[in-house]
Amino acid sequence: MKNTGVYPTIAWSAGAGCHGGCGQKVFVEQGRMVRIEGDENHPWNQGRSCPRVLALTQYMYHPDRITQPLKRVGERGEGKFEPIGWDEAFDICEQRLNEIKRKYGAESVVFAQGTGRDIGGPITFLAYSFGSPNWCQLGLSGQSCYTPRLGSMKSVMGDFGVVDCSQFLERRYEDPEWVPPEVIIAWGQDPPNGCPDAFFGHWIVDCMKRGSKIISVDPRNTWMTGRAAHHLQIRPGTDGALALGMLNVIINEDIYDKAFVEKWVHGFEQLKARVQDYPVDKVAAITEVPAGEIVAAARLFANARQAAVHWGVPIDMCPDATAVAHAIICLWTITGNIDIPGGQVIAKPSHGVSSYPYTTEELLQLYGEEMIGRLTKKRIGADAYPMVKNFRAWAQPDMVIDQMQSGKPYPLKAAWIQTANVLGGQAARAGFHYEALKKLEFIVVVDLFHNPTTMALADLVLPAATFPEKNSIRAWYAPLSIIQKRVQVGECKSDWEINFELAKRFNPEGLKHWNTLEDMFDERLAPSGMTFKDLQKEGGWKMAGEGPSRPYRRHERGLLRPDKKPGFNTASGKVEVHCDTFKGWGLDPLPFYTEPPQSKLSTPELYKKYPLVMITGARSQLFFHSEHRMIPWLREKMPDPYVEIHPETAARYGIYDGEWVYLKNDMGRVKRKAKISRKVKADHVHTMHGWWLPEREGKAPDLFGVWDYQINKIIPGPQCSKSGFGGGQYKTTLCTLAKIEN
Ligand SMILES: Nc1nc2c(c(=O)[nH]1)N[C@H]1C(S)=C(S)[C@@H](COP(=O)(O)OP(=O)(O)OC[C@H]3O[C@@H](n4cnc5c(=O)[nH]c(N)nc54)[C@H](O)[C@@H]3O)O[C@H]1N2
Ligand SMILES: Nc1nc2c(c(=O)[nH]1)N[C@H]1C(S)=C(S)[C@@H](COP(=O)(O)OP(=O)(O)OC[C@H]3O[C@@H](n4cnc5c(=O)[nH]c(N)nc54)[C@H](O)[C@@H]3O)O[C@H]1N2
Ligand SMILES: [Mo]
Repeated sequence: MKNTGVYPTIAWSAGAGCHGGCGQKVFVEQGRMVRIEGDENHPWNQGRSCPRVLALTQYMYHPDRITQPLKRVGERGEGKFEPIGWDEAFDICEQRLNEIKRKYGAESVVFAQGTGRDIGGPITFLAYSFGSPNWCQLGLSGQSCYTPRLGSMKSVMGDFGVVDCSQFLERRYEDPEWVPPEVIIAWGQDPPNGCPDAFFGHWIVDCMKRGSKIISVDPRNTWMTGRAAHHLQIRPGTDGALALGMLNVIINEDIYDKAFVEKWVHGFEQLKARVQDYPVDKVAAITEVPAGEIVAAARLFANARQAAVHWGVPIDMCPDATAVAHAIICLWTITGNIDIPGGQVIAKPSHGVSSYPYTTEELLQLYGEEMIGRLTKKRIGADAYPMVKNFRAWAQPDMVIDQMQSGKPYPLKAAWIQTANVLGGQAARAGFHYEALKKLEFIVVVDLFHNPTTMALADLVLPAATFPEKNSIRAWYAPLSIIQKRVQVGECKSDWEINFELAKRFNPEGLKHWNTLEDMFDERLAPSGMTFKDLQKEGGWKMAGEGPSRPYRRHERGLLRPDKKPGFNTASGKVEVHCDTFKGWGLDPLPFYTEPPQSKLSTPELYKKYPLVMITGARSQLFFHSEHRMIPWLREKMPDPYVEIHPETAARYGIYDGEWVYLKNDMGRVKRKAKISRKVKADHVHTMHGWWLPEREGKAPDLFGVWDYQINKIIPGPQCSKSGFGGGQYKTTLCTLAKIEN
């Protein structure tokens, strides 16, 4: 590590927070990062950066940053912590967790992560070395973030699909193989604001500049909807009906791709029969999208030479989200858009490397059938939900928290929380999570700042590193990249370092063949034929050459299946629009629609009392979930948590712009600043999630004002999907507005 210079790395994990892999240039002077800029030579972002990255010096060197391990010395919630050394911190973890394991079994320790970042690799490594199968995004009701969509794609088409913005080609938009999608449906996704799931939002804007037309499915008015050929202003949570209605139009008007369907689709006739239940007028009534708009959008999409869907997390937050995703997969399938240039390109981890094991399949490869099979027997939710058991080796989070509260069928005693602010942003029914977590005997939180979760619950806080302070690997999806350590802040360690060191204490025999973390990276990178050092020499990233990681038409070329035969990686070798895998799991093999659990149709009485649909959490470039509220350059752009209220609604409630109000329902009330705005319809409000105020008192009961501002206090939990995945009610909870009387 040189002391001064300009170095390339990628922005993934703490600092930016997001799911992206943007190339960055880190400017270091005398061992300190002084500036950061987007790397113009990196194909991902081509020189661009978001505000969070540009403000990174303020994040890394913030006076409140935790730079040493901290041990709680007062009562939980008293806010009294004392710095300790790493050896002592690891000793405490080893001793306490092993003691709990001896008494109650390893499964009584829950390993809880947040989203994205580079956490999937290290946290599974630690959980499986310790011997617990109970790994999850605790509090993310229904695992409602990408997992439902991933599960459906894997089941229906055998692989994952994303809109082709040339991201798998080194020369990007200049590559002669690529053409822009004629049409992109931005479905519950606001590309300029979030870079979700290994996707750089501005790629969509790049495609628009090259001619792509947009169909936007969004209940709100946004920058994107204002530029769309069709804005389908949907009632929140009804996306499944819309997709089925569009399928009805495309099938009944005979504008699907017959050649593709005949050769590559399994179960088309059954799908055709099913969509007859969703005629356009009925769908228009459910979704509140005019019938003419549904028909026009369906025709535009189906008649395009190449088209794709760019979808977002609201799909996962629909009831029966896996069925909603299934319906949308059918749209891109029957129009013949899979793995063609400018279509729905298949996304595989780069070079076959698994840095973040998503699927049970990848976990089996990494840890072996014996171990995964044995541990799955104890995994919470695996018995209740075959899809939870077989698709993704996560415990079912709603069941985990219920079990923490009830102690049944076995007690939970400890939690290892890493990259998650459970109380401050992640968990629905946040108050219930607080009560259940308080019952645990031992809680470790690995984070960079104090937040409501560390303050309320942590017995130990371990200080994590930002991306310029760490080495790591990334294969999600392309290119294969490494994060390269450039500076050190305090005694912070990367999540990989922390977990590697602790895992070795739990399983010294099993892990002795890796002396250093780099040995392990090299083993994970082995399928690429490169080592960490090789990738350093390459400049930090490498795009896959010919082979399964590179598009197009891989189903025709035998590049998708383990047996190397042409076809898709499903039992039938075809895209299963009638999905036998779902059937085998006791689920409906065809897509269907379920009304949100709270709505004017499903709960008319509740709707009278709470007549506003509360959409939450539309992303802002300024913050990543509950993070960044202490960063001056970012906070000054959005100092207060606000709620968007339509002018007619504001008039009805007698609310003026800038007034502080309550959002309220039977679960409680939360403060917001009114922002009168035509971004929302009159019967919707929208507010961001993840608000707590770092400038307020940290110790309980205040906990940085979390119970005044955290919207998830009034969002109910238990998900409502038959698959066990999806249905978090983050976008569909009913509420009302109330004035704050002094
Ligand atoms: N109301 C509402 N709630 C929502 C949503 C919504 O739309 N509406 N969205 C949900 C979704 S989709 C998700 S994915 C969850 C996200 O939930 P989380 O992933 O829990 O999100 P954060 O609030 O960003 O909390 C992450 C914590 O990890 C820390 N951190 C950041 N980077 C690192 C790192 O590299 N290492 C370590 N050790 N710590 C790090 C941060 O300081 C922060 O305290 O929130 C959910 N909550
Ligand atoms: N800057 C920044 N980027 C982020 C994040 C962040 O916190 N900050 N979070 C990351 C994470 S974990 C995720 S999951 C993604 C999420 O990012 P997205 O997938 O884009 O999800 P949202 O921003 O919640 O919502 C996108 C759009 O969907 C609309 N919407 C709301 N409800 C519905 C509905 O029921 N149906 C439809 N069709 N549309 C609806 C909203 O109005 C919004 O404009 O962003 C990731 N990127
Ligand atoms: Mo997410």
